[in-house]
Amino acid sequence: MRVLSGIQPSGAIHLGNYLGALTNWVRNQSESSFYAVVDLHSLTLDIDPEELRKNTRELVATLFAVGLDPAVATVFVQSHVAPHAQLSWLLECTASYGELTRMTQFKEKAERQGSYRVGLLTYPVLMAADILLYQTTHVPVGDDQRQHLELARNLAERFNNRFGQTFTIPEGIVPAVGARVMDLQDPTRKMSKSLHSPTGTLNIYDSPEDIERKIKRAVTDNDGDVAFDWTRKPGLSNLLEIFSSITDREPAQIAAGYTRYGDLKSDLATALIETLRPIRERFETLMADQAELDRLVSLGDNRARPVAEATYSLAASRMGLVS
Ligand code: ATP
Ligand code: LTN
Repeated sequence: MRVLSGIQPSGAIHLGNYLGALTNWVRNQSESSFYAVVDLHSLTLDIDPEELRKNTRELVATLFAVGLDPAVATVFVQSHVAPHAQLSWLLECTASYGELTRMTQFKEKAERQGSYRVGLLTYPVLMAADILLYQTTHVPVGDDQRQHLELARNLAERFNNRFGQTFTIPEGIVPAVGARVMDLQDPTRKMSKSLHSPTGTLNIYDSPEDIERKIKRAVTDNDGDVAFDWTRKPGLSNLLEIFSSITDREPAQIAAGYTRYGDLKSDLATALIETLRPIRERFETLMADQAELDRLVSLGDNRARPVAEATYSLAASRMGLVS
């Protein structure tokens, strides 16, 4: 089993990223797991260079702070491993314009922005390259990435049929719990980096005061009945599901222990503060020693590079490029 996943350094890490992605990465890490900080993907946004540099360093530190072990898993920066961009070009020359313009995320983002760059269109091809370079068998992703994964599978199959067996066909793994943490102010949409909902988004390094304030102000309902029911009580159910993810107790069981929303919110805020405190402390220690952080990243880069280079060389040669 070979696992690869990626996360963009496009902003502060929130509770959705943590519970939906990072806790699973940590739980399932092994010598054959690869986790990439996909900085090339963040270039599809209009991101300030200083901001990108800062986000990348902080995200790498965060991956170690939440518990990825550099002695076990391979944590690396996408742009440090050249074959990602190289294979992406080869795959772009096998993908059709139509299949890329059909991608839901592309359509939504392009519509929101009015005009868009070519990189936004080819974003899922770069993601396919990330996955295929490592002969990945399993890709842990959120629900929103299913279509991109399907494209990676199609590109791999097409390549293998046309040029001979080169890539492993990957499977997605979508987590059962925490797969969708909702916005605290609008429980009908997912918590997100790019939707700018400052009070609805709980960032993992928010101060204890901010955590308490955001949880207390989280939108619920007025009927006073503490119950786990997504259709009737989405706001409260989101809080119960978050509580469940950090305590390993069932949401309905947690609900049964309360008669008042205020008590539930206050216990949840305390539990979140205690869960996030050691992560923040490890993060601060890592950020205070940039040399050590750089060493850990190059350890991962150096482990990723030979694997990626071998697959890239094979693909290039299959397509007729002379070595
Ligand atoms: P954006 O909302 O700007 O697209 P993002 O917050 O979704 O960004 P990504 O870097 O695209 O962040 O995703 C990192 C990982 O976090 C992915 O595996 C994604 O599925 C997961 N994830 C993101 N938001 C949530 C959420 N609200 N609930 C659960 N998982 C999430
Ligand atoms: N597109 C993904 C991030 C991503 C990724 C990957 C995920 C880039 N490359 C490879 C899994 C495998 C996202 O927005 N969550």
